[in-house]
Amino acid sequence: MKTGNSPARIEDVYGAAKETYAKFGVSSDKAIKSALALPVSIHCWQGDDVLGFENSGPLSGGILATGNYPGRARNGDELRSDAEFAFALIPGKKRFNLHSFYAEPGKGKVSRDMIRPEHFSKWMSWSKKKKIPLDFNPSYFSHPMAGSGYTLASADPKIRRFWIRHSIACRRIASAFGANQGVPAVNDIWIPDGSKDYPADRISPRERLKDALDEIFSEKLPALTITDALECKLFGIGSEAYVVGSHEFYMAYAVKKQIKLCLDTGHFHPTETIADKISAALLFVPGLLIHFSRGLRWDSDHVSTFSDEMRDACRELKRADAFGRVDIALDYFDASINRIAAWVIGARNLRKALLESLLEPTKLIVDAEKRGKNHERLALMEECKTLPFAAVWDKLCLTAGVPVNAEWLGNVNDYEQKVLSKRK
Ligand code: RNT
Ligand code: ZN
Repeated sequence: MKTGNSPARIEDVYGAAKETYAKFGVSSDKAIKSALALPVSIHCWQGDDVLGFENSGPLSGGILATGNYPGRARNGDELRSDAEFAFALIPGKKRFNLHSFYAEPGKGKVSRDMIRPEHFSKWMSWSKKKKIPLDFNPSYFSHPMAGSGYTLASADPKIRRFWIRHSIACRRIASAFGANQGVPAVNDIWIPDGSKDYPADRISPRERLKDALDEIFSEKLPALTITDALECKLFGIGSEAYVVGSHEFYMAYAVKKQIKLCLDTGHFHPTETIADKISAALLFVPGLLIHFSRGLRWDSDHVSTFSDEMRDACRELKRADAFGRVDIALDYFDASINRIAAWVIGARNLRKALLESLLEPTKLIVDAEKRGKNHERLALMEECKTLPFAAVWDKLCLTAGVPVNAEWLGNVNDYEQKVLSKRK
């Protein structure tokens, strides 16, 4: 399928687009440069349906990867080569986000409360070689000790202690990643704890979670190696009535302890979006981690699209001049389609939304607002929607050396035929 223009034609069309943006006081050259420099953390778990390498059974914790499209990565080498293949189709600076159960302890097994940085030595040397910084997540699901639906908030001290040890071990691993890569690794804590029906006692689990976090964060690790983040959720599958780590809980905790807050676009009420939360939270927490996902009815993890929600959130980051304090990541899992395409679609969409935000003539629009000319504000916002954005996006892809338009589908189909279809 030949969908992209020739480089000469892209340059041509871009030249005209650049003039149009200049009339709005925007340098599209600068926007492309800035958009390419923003790191996007790509989640490893789309590559293998969030299964990990422990063989510890099906995915649990109120999240679900449905579908059985052939070709999922079955081990570290496959996951790394699939990711590399996807990266070549995604423009801009990339990071790679791991879960603790992607450890490679060699022969034998290692218990989650005993994992150490050396169990990630393959990942760390890959990261260094490919210049792809790593991020990290403790894994509080798909494990016998999470069978009750409670981990850090469990009333059983044996279970709670196990997950506290896991959390401490994971922070040390993230810190080792940071030391290895020379920039901090984001360590994001999300726990599934919650219940299907209305609990009689909502406060005790939250007290236990608070105490557990206090203990976990009591170890001071160098800020140059690790950035901690806490991820809230409104409900999950099987935790519809109550989630211990709610938005209010983590917002308050993050403010008190000055830890980054993670906003996952799929973790709020279905009609609630995160764009408006950004400026409010940024005044009180040191920064944010954003998980771009797509909530669809009761699922919070569909492949990210170039949606109003994504675009609004990116615009808010730009308008608040917040890129320096916000870590940007993807988080979804779809096992019903080609997994490399799933990565590429979401990551290209996010880069598009970042570019679009950087092309906004924000100053012009804010000036109209300051002058009390709200009809001008609205008119400019609406006119911006049809500026020649696609021409700048094509030029960004050309600059980054990745396929233009839908041309990357050819690469993915080729890889599917040559590599993925051979996996049983
Ligand atoms: C789950 C959270 C969490 C996970 C990953 C796998 O609802 O969004 O971020 O998706 O840790
Ligand atoms: Zn998430």
